[in-house]
Amino acid sequence: MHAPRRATAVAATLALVGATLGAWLPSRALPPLTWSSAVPAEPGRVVENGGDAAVRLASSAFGRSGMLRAVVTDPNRPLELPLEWVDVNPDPLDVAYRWEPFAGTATRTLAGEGQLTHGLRAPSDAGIWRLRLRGPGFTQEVNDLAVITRVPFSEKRRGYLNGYRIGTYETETTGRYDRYAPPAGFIEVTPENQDLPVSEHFRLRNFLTKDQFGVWPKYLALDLRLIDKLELVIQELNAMGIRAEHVAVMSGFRTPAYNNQGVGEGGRAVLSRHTYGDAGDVWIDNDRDGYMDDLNGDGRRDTEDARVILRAVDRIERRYPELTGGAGIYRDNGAHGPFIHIDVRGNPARW
Ligand SMILES: [Ca+2]
Ligand SMILES: [Ca+2]
Repeated sequence: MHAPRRATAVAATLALVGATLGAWLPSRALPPLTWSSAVPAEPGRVVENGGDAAVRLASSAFGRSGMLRAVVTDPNRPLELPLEWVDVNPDPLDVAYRWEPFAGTATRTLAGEGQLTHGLRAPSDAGIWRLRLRGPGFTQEVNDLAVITRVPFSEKRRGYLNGYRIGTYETETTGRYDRYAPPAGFIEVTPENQDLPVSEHFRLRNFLTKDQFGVWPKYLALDLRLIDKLELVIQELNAMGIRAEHVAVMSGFRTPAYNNQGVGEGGRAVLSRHTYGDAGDVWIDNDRDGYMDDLNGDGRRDTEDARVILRAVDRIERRYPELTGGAGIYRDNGAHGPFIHIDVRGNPARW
C-alpha cells in the first residue's frame, strides 16, 4: 500500500537534488540515477555483489551492443554512470562512493571519493578502477564495468611517454578541436592489466601498437565507440546467419611514430584514424588460423568474405548513425590476408 507513495517521494527528492546541483555543476555532471522501485526495502543488509545487489548499472552503461565492460575517462572528470537502484531503500543523499584500484593499478594518493549526491568524479590518478558504494546498511562494488582513467596527453615529452615511443601528432600545434585533434590521454597498459576485457570479445592488448614489444608500460588510445561497433557487427553477422565468434584485430591503435613508417608506401594516411584509436583492421577468425574465414560459403577466403562483414557494417550504421565511419576492404597481399578496416570517424566513408 505504501510503496507507490514512497517511490513518488523519492522521485521528488531526486528532482529537487537535481535542480539544486544544476545551479553549480555542468548539466551533464549528475549521474543519471534511475529508480526501479518494484522490490521492497530490506534494511540492514550488507551487499557485496550478485543478485542481492542494492544498485546495478542500467543497460545503457554497456553501449548500444550491451557488450561493453569498461568506460574510458580522464582523472577528476565528472562521470556519468546510469546507476539503477533495485529498491527504494538507499537514499542517494546518504550514499558515499570510492574508487577501488584493481588489475595492478597502484595508488599513490587517495584516488577520490565522495558523496553520490554531488555526482561521481573520476579517480584523480590514471589506472583501472571499480566503483564502490556505501550507504546505510549496505556496501557494494560495481564489478560489471571497469572505469579506466587515462594518462594526460601533456605527459608526453619529445615523442615519448614514460619511455614508450609515441611520436608526434600532425595536429599537436594547430589548435584543432575536431576529431583530428590529438587524443586527450592514453590508457596505460601493463603486464597486469593487458588482459582487461573492454567488452565481451575484446581486451586492451588486442589494440596495442605492434612494436616496442619489450617496453612496459605501453600506451594506448582507444575509443570505446569502435569496440561497441565491432560488437554490434558480431551481433549483426550472427543475426544474418553467419557465425561470428572471434574477431582478429590485425591493427588497432597505431602510434603516429609507427603509423608514419607506412605513410606513402602502403598508403597509410598521416591523419589515420588508427592514430586516434577509433579504427580497427579486422577479420572474422572463428578457427583462429590467422586468416579470414569463408563467411559466404563459396569455398574461397577472399575479399568477398570481407564484403559480407561490410554488409553488417552498413546495417549497423543505418541503425546507429552515431557510430558512422569509414569502412574499406583490403585484399590478400602475401603479407596479410583479406581484411576490413572499420572506424567511427563520424562521417561515412567507403573504399
Ligand atoms: Ca580463419
Ligand atoms: Ca568465401
